Amino acid sequence: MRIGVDITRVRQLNAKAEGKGPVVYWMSRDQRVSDNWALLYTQAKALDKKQPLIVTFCLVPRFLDATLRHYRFMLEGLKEVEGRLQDLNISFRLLCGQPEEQIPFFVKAVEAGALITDFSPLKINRRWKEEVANLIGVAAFEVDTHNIVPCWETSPKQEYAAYTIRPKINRLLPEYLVDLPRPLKHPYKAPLPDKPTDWLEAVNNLKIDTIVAPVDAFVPGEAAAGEAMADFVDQRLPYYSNLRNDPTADGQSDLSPYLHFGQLSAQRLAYEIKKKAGNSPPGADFLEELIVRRELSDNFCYYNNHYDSPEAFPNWAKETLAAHLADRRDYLYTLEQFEKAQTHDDLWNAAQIEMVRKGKMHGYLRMYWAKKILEWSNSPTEAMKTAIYLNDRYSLDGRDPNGYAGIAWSIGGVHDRAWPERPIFGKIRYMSYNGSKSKFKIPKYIEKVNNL
Ligand code: FAD
Ligand code: FO1
Repeated sequence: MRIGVDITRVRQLNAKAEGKGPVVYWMSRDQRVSDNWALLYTQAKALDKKQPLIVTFCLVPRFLDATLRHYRFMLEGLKEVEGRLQDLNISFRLLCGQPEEQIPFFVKAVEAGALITDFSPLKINRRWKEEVANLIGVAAFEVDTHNIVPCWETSPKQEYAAYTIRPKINRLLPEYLVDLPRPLKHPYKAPLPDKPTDWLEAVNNLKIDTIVAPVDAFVPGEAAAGEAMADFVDQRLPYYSNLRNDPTADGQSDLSPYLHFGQLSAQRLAYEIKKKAGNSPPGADFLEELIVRRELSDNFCYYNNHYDSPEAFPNWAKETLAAHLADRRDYLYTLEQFEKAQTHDDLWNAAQIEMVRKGKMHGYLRMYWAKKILEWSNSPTEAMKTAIYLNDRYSLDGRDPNGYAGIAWSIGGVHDRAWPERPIFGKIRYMSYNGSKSKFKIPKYIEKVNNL
């Protein structure tokens, strides 16, 4: 049975020919066995060539500001990946070090006929892939299995806002939002010794901050992700539209850590939501976030290399923020005061504490949190640095295009429009404490965080 992978999801990364030998999937962003187009494409190629299929993951000693919290969540998920691959007669190899060294070495050692990897728009990932594709002697391919509509198919350029990308995505959804086939038990075994991964040794190679402790609010791995998805789709989806902006309620899906680490496929989630509640308001509201907003973030990071700096702000935002750069700040806090939640604002402090303790801040408060950092910092540049640092250090779902786009939206008006001018913000959309007061009970939220 041929595994049909839509060829527009695949791009060749170098102009080299495929050789004989096993086909290797270098897993990176999409750390799952089910619902993974990159794995399915690798298997289709290996079946065509009557070759084994090997999956490898290259563990880097440090990744942006990731800490033990993130690596623990990720490694637990990868252990599960190894087990699931074994059940499919597919070998898994964990490599430790820099991809540009480890992957070419591995491709040569197993005499791979082709290398397939998954897509990420982040600069660090693109650098890895570019170097590896140039260094290896065989064909290298990239598969976008994170976006439902492949990033390069949606649009050839940076989109201005949700309203400009939405029609482009919606036009292509019927072709791409389909059920995903299951990977097959592979008929050809790789000539590799059956040595289980030494996960303890892997942790010893890490050079990461171990102060930020793992969180128990989220059980890592593909199985837990599937259960969390089922719980949301079956129990909580009907309340999404009403409760998603109320931090005192459990109205959001809480699926972002699984989506970030690729332990859950957004396409699987969207497909199940569509099946269950297609065009009903909660379903449509959720899909707007999961598909349009999320894929707009990949579009932003892919087409704008300055996604983590004010350089990426639209010109109107750059001008207005510059015009208000010298405005008096009533409050100014250092990174340390922000990190320790030592501001004058009890709501902001609670949001910061929720992120530190739970590993995930409520979505509504993320906007308020970032905008107040702008208001209480010397400059938008400093504010952006602080917001990215804290978000990447404490949020399980951090180090993600959604984070860079969310912070650039909050501080620099990316994907937003101009609003009535005011001090410090200029025409950047403002959010106030009283505005939050009118939306939910602040003391109730603070108490909820204090009990975390
Ligand atoms: P739900 O409301 O259940 O949404 C489901 C999924 O839809 C999310 O997991 C996410 O993939 C997507 N989604 C929802 N809202 C957005 C949005 N505004 N932009 C893009 N995708 C969205 N999201 C991250 O995944 N990682 C981050 O580091 C991150 N940092 C943010 C920082 C700021 C300042 C802001 C304003 C937003 C940030 N977001 C980030 C986007 C959004 O807040 C989170 O995706 C959402 O709160 C995750 O929780 P959930 O899965 O329960 O959300
Ligand atoms: N990807 C890898 O290929 N190797 C890693 O060691 C690795 C570590 C890592 C740590 C935290 C984190 O949030 C992501 C991490 N990724 C790693 C994931 C991957 O690079 C993703 O593509 C990016 O985070 C973009 O979403």
